[in-house]
Amino acid sequence: MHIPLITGTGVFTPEAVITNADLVAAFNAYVDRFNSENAEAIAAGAIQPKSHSSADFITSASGIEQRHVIDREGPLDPERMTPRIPPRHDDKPSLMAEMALDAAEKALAEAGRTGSEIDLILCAASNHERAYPAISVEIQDLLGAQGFAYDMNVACSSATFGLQTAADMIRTGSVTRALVVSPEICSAHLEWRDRDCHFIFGDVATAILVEREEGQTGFRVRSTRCATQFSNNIRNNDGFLRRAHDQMEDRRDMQFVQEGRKVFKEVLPMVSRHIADHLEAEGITAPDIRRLWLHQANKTMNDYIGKKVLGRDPKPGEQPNILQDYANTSSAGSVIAFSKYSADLAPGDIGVICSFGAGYSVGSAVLERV
Ligand code: CO8
Repeated sequence: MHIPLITGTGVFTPEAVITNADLVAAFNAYVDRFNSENAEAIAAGAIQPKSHSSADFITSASGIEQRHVIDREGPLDPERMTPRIPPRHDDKPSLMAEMALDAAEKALAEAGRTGSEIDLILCAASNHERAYPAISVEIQDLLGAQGFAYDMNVACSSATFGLQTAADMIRTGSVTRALVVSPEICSAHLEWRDRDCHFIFGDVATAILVEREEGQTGFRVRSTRCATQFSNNIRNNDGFLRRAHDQMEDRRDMQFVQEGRKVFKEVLPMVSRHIADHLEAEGITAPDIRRLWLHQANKTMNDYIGKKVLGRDPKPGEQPNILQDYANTSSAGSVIAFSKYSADLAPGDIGVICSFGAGYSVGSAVLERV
């Protein structure tokens, strides 16, 4: 058996930014237009008027201050309210592959590796821009990697479930070096016209390079733990059966839909218990933990989980959040936090990555700096 070690990470951050103020201005212009165009139906009680959004609400309810996006103009155009991402010819790299490649090259550079040394690529993300061929196989080709590649999707836990898969394959010897890439174009499956969720998501791509420890330095993957429990509270009904369903229109449930409050209440105890059980199985107690890299959906959620796991309020820096800058980037969130806030850990220091989201799904990894 080999010991899996994270030797590099990379983050691709789109240049374009939408602040809460930008977002709310565009949304409110859309609402005013909608209410005025539907004034008669609203007066007759046939349609509910839409309410304005508020930047203060967004910051206090979520902790999010801005988000990076692939396209800024589309979501901010009150007549469009969705990104404009032109289709690409089949001969050109797909957008997800291009984003993942940028993150992967950063992870490889950090580890001093080249693409040809990789023999497993997992494209682990909340959605894939086409059904096949797998995006991961395209990335394998673009990187000049060996071995094999496949796509997987466990929504917000895709990256941690991918990390478990890669670490287990390294352990058993079926691969030598694996890249887990998570290109998340959340802006394209967000309903920007729904004030309950229009502020939640951003776009990004992350990459984690896992290889055999063999005397190298990095983050040893001591153990991983994944759990799922079915719930309809975060759902997207779009899919390849849409045409067969004789349903061509863009219904609300063709985009991200959630019962945010229920998610909050149900996922918090599930995650706290999951981490506590994982730590107990590892023989780790709260004082042993130097850092928590949590899923980046909501600041209040993270404050609660941090307190539960550590048994006290986390000290500054112990549980870094990046959601104020990136918003929720689905599976990439905890990896961004890890990538940006792990270099200062000393040999022997222990940290925990934990993701949670649709499914429900929870994935954790106990890491030790070596
Ligand atoms: N501006 C002003 N007021 C608002 C707004 C707004 N934008 N939105 C809602 N309100 C109002 C509501 O109408 C409500 O009013 P009232 O009390 O009169 O009914 C009031 O504010 C409070 O609303 P909520 O109860 O909804 O507000 P919360 O405090 O619950 O905050 C959150 C909403 C932030 C969404 C919160 O519930 C939350 O963070 N929940 C958990 C979310 C979560 O973690 N989800 C994980 C999903 S991500 C995932 O798994 C990956 C999916 C795949 C990726 C998808 C990519 C698109």
